[in-house]
Amino acid sequence: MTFDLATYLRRRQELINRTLLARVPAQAAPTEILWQAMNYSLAAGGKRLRPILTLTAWEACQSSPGVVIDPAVYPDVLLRVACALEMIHTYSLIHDDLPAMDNDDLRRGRPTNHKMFGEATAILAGDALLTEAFALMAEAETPHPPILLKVIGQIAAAAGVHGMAGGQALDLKAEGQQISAEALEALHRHKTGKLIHVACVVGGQLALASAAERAALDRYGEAIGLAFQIADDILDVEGGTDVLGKTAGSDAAHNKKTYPSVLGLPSSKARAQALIAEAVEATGIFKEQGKVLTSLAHYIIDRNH
Ligand code: GRG
Repeated sequence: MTFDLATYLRRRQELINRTLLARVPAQAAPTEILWQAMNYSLAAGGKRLRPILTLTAWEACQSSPGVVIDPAVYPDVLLRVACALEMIHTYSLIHDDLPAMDNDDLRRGRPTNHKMFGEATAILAGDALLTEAFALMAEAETPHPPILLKVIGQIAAAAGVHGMAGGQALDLKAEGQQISAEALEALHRHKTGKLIHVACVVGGQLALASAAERAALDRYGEAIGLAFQIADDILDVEGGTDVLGKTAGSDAAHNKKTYPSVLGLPSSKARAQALIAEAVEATGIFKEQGKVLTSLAHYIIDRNH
C-alpha cells in the first residue's frame, strides 16, 4: 500500500482535535468566557504538527510490520502528552499575538484571541491553556510513572526560560538591532525549535526507545525545529495572508530578525534544505518505520502555510 501523507495527517488531526475539544469545551461554568476563549483558539485548527511529531516518533520506535500504525492503538499517556504540546503551542500563539508582543489581528484564519475576547481574557486563556496542559499530562495512567515525570520535566524546560519563552525574550531584544547569524540561530532554536525538538524526544521516551533511537530522535528534532522556523520566515516573505491564515509580511513590519533578513532568501533556503537532509539521515536507524518521519521532515519546508 502506498503511503499518503495527507491521509496520515488528517486522521491524526481528527483524533487530536476530538481529544482537545473534549478537554476544553466551549462552556464550563462558572468561568464560561475563559473556556470560550481557550476553546476558540484550540478549535481554530492549525496543522497540529507538534502532537503529530510525538505520535510519529512513538510509531517509529514500534516494531510493527506496516509503516503506518492505527491511531486506535495509541496509549492514553501518549495522546495526552501530544495534546498537551498543542495546548502549550496554542497558548504561545495567543500571547505572541497580543499588542505587547506582535500585535497581530489574524491567526489560523480567524481574528486573534484578544480581538475576540479582549486582552485580559486572552492573557488568561493563554495562562490557563499552559496550566491545563500540565494537568492533562499529570493525570495520565501509565505503567511507567518515572518516564512520565521525566517527559513532563522536559516539556516544561522546552516551554520555559530555557526554551520557548526565553527564545521569545531574545526575539523581542533583537527587534531593530544588528544580529549575527549565530545569534539568530540561537534565537530560532529556542523560540520555535525547542518545542518541536521535545515533541520528537518525548515520543521516543514514551515508546521506551533504545539509547540509539533516542539519540536519532534528538538529532532529528533539533534539525527540523530550526528548519521549521527558517521555513516560517521564508513563508512570511513569499506567502500570502489568505493561505497563511496570519498576516504575511508581519516580520518585516515588526523589524523582526529573520533568516531572509540576515542571510538573504537563497542562503536561507539552502540552510533549510541542509537541515532537512540531516534530519532524514538521522531517521536511517528506524528503517521502514522511519519513512513517516522522513515525509514529515520534507513537509516542514515544502508546506505553504
Ligand atoms: C510568556 C507573555 C508570554 C508570551 C509567550 C512564548 C511566546 C510568547 C511565544 C512563542 C514564540 C512563537 C509564537 C513562535 C512562533 C512559532 C511559530 C512559527 C508558530 C506557528 O506555528 P505553526 O505554523 O502554526 O505550527 P499552526 O497554526 O499550524 O499550529
